[in-house]
Amino acid sequence: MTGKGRLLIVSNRLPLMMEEREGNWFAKPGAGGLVTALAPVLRDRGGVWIGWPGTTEAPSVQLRQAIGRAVADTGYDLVPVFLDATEKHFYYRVFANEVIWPLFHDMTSRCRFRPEAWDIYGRVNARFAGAVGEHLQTDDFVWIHDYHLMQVARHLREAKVEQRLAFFLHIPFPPLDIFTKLPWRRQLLADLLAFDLVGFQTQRDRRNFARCVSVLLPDVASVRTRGGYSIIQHRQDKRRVLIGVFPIGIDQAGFARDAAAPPVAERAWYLHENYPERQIVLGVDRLDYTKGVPEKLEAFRYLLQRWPQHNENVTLVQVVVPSRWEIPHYEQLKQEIERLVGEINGEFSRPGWVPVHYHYRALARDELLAYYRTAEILIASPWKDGMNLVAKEYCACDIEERGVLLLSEFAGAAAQLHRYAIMFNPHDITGMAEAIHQALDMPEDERRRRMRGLRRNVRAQDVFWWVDRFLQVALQRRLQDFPVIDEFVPGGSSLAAET
Ligand code: ADQ
Repeated sequence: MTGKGRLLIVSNRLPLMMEEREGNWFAKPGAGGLVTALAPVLRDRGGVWIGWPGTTEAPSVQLRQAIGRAVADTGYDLVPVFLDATEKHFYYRVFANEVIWPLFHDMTSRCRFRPEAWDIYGRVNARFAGAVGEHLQTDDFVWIHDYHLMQVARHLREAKVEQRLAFFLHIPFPPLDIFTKLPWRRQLLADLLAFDLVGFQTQRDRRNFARCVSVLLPDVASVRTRGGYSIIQHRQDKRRVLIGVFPIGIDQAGFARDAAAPPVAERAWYLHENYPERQIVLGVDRLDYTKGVPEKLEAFRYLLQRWPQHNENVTLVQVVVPSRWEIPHYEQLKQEIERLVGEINGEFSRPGWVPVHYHYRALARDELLAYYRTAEILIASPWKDGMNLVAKEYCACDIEERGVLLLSEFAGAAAQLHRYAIMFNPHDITGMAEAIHQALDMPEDERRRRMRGLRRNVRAQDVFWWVDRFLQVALQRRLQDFPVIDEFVPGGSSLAAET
């Protein structure tokens, strides 16, 4: 890794949640893949993580002291950005989760384009930028994450900050005809062009972004493409922005190690004891209308009707992790899922066999890993997904290499995993049912061959590879010298080319 400066990570949430119990504040550490991958880099180079601490309580002395104590455990600095309840509502719930989230997942009918949400999003982004500015040193490199914070670089540039600023979008970037529906489309694109490097999960996202810039901002910037990168050049000051693709991975070794450990092995064995002679088809999804859970249930119902030989020989275990339940669309989705589960179980259950086992809760890590390890099939059916880490986690945990991954063509992970997964269109109920049927009947040697291929990929392109690659591109390349040859050509023809 190059560059001597510290790393400043900025994300909506700090890698911990502050909780109040009986008047005292406690830090609950975050455990996602991002934290696992970035923590060693932050400790090694020295660094700061800036984010919201997960509470809308006013920042009391006790709260600040509790965050201070948590810093001692992390080994790098934590800088909280406090939000009050109104700010959290408009910036996080409305603008991030009811404007950008549905729009960027091509679901415009679910967008609430509220002007006050745009204003407060701007105000909160300015506050994050203020926190960065306050802690920034000359040689620092700033890496900002995700759709909550797309304006931070613009605010920093206005404050004359010249350090290198990079951004990674964890969710998809929509095509031009969808993005243009955003009332603040030009402003938001221009905001993103204040970064030096903008990273996306797939080539499809990069191309969408480049096309939006070339069509919506022709007076501001020119767009070229080369070797999988786009180079966008500001017309006025000739500054260049590099647009690249960095598919996020998981801590593969950590998942494989924990899946092999005795507590998970034992749990997995007991789980399957409850399903003797039966294959488990597993679904693990956050409660979200982008994940395609109702269609997965419809496909499972069709499978049982169309191929009755599977009745009593297969169980769908569907885990739904509660999320954003305060938004009405999510509550409606929950009801729809529960109605479908009830209908399928009502129609097909027999003594000793319930076709769908439904869990609506966050599983403990050991329990989740035991399901990953023991299920014969995992089905991830998003209508659209930045990546879909669940698919990769399943492969990492299948240490016996006998599972089959069924994957939506519209998950970002499809670009890396399509060769060895069974791919399907999540809008095609019968096609999805056929894919499950094919997986249920797949011979063991083919399962093994495919799972080996999947695990090779998940191992080679893990989250540490992702961090290294992003930092290498961000820190090593001299953006001004980045060679530009080809003119930007929008679109591509085949599905594989698109992803
Ligand atoms: P998500 O939309 O949250 O992430 P995903 O990538 O599948 O979707 O990650 C879900 C995470 O939640 C996984 O790491 C999983 O282990 C965890 N999880 C799932 N079920 C759980 C359960 N029952 N109990 C506990 N934990 C559970 C967003 C984008 C994705 C992108 C990621 C990372 O929407 O497209 O892949 O960020 O960039």
